[in-house]
Amino acid sequence: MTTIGGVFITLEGGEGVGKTTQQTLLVERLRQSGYDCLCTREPGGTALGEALRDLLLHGDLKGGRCCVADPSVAAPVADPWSPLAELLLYAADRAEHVQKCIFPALAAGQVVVCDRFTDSTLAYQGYGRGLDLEKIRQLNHLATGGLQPHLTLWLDLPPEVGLARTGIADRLEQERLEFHRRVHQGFQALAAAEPQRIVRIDADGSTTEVADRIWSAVSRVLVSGQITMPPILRDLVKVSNSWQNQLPPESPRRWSA
Ligand code: ATM
Repeated sequence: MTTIGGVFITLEGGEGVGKTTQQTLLVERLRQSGYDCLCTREPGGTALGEALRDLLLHGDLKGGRCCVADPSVAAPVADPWSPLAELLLYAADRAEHVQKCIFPALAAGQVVVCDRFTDSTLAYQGYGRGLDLEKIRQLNHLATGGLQPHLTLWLDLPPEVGLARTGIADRLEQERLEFHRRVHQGFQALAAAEPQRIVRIDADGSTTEVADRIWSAVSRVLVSGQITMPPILRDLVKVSNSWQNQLPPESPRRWSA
C-alpha cells in the first residue's frame, strides 16, 4: 500500500441542518490555520458531477422526473426514475469525483472537505428508499476504490426542525416527512456503527456554537492526518493517467452556495 498525505473530512446530515454554511466556515478556519484545502460536494465537484447534480436535483426529462427526495422539487409525477437508476447516478458522480478531485487533492497533501459522501447514499437510497444496504456498500466501494473519510461530521437535527428551517415543512405531505425520518434514523444507525469515524454534531444552536463544536472534532484528526491509498484506487489513477496524458487537468469546480 502507498501512504499519502492529506486528510479527508465529510459533512453529512438531513435537510436544513446548515451543512453548507458550516462547510464554508470550516474551510475558512482551516485556511487561516495554514491548511491547503479543497472544498467540494456531492453530487457535484466535477464537470460531469455538476451536470449529474442538475439532473438529480432538478431533472425534468420528457416523460418522467427524478424521484430525488428534495422537498423543494414539485410533487412526484407519474413516471419517477427507478431508485436503482438514481443510485447508479450518484455512484457515477462519486467515481468521477474521487478519481478527478478528491484523490489528487489528498495525494497533494490537502485537507478535503466534502459536503456529503458515501453515508448520504446509505442514508437516502438505503434507509430512505429501502435499497439493500450491503449492495450500496459494494457500489460505494467500487466508486471510491475503498477510500473512506478520516472524519465524518454528522450534523444532527430532528427532521421536522431542519425542514422547518428550509421553510418548506408546511408543504410536505406526510409521506415525504416519513422519508426524511427514515433518512435521519439511517444517519443515527451509521454513527452508532462507526463511532470512531462518524462524530455527531449537535446542529441546534447559533452558527458560531455549531462551528466551534465542529472545530473541536476536526482539531483532533488533524494531528494524525495520514491515509493509505487503497491499491484499487492507485490502479485506477494509473489507468486514468495513461489515457489522459494529453488532456489538461480538470480544476475543481466552484459553485455559489
Ligand atoms: P444537498 O442539498 O445537501 O447538496 O444534497 C442534495 C440532495 O442529494 C439531497 N436531497 N435531499 N433531499 C440528498 C441527495 N443525495 C442522495 O440522495 N444520495 C447521495 O448519495 C448524495 C450524495 C446526495
